[in-house]
Amino acid sequence: MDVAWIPGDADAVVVAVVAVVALAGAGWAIARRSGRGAPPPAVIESHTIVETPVSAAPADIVDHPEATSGRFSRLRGRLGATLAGVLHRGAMSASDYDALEEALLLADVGASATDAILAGVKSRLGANFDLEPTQALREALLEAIDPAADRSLALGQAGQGQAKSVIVVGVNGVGKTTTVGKLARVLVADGYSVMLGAADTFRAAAADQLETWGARVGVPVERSERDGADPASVAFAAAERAVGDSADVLLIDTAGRLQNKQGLMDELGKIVRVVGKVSPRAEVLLVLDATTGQNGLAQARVFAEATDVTGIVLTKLDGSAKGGIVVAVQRELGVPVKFVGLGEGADDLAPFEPVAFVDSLLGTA
Ligand SMILES: Nc1nc2c(ncn2[C@@H]2O[C@H](COP(=O)(O)OP(=O)(O)O)[C@@H](O)[C@H]2O)c(=O)[nH]1
Ligand SMILES: [Mg+2]
Repeated sequence: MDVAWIPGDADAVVVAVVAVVALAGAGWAIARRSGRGAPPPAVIESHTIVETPVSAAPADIVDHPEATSGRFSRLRGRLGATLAGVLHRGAMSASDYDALEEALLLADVGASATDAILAGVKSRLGANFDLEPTQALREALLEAIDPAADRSLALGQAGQGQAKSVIVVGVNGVGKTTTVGKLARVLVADGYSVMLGAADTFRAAAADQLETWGARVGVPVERSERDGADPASVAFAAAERAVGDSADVLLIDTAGRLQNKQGLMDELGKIVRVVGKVSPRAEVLLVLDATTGQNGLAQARVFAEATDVTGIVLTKLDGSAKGGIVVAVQRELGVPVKFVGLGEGADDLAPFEPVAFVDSLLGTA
């Protein structure tokens, strides 16, 4: 997979620099009005936290994100490879049910959800002889996906300045940092004042990657310059700054690796705890890579034990024909998929839409 976002970021930085020079006065006026000067560096536990001044242009000057509604439809025709065409019109034979079961398992729906969906299809067809099997499957899939679940982020209204935290967790490489950047962009477009916290302190490059997103979106980033700085300290400093600056939302990016699993989970627990001391927690979003199948489910279990996950972001659905993982992972964790990643670009994050999802699974959209 190529890294298509790198030239994009370079462009965005150039645009941001030009915009800052051209609109420096206006930019600072806006920053001051929202109470965001550049405060002096804060020192936490002996390492300096570098405050990124709010020097980027307001996001509406940097560039314009695409509307989020309708993004999901880009999956059209991508996920139906395994389910489309399994069913035919008229009565279902035993071998039709076998074929459906196999197709659901192949689509990564998982064994228990497959059983529930098959039972749902049978009971619907038993109760209504006029119902077409595809329609029965559509209804059973929708039921399994739970369209009534609340998939919004618990951020309240923009402009309240409550510094609500969204902590983004997941293993290395699943797309956490990219998701934070894409999400910041959507929130800024919706009028939220956003701050980012770079609590992946393993390599300076991780904070650099987040900072590039911050510049692109026009939001400040709290980071440490030092590799291996204490992630919870950076997260805490970010929360204090978000509260001090009356930001609406603080998005915290975390590391997905440590020497061992227990160490990582302890670290995440600590980040969630210390941030919660100053900033009301809105969400803990678990990012999972859709292409990793059952392995992703195993990860989900481990993270759910360590933190109170409130939502799932399923990335790289663009690279997977197996959308059924959405059903499996929701069932595993008991929390809804709230967003899906559809590519590496800045606008490739879509709110999850159950009906559109089922239609793309069935190849009917
Ligand atoms: N195709 C695709 N690539 C993605 C998506 N989300 C992230 N990526 C890529 O996955 C790679 C790892 O992403 P990154 O955000 O650095 O992962 P992190 O280690 O969890 O922070 C990068 O090359 C991203 O561009 C997605 O939805 N689709
Ligand atoms: Mg990262």
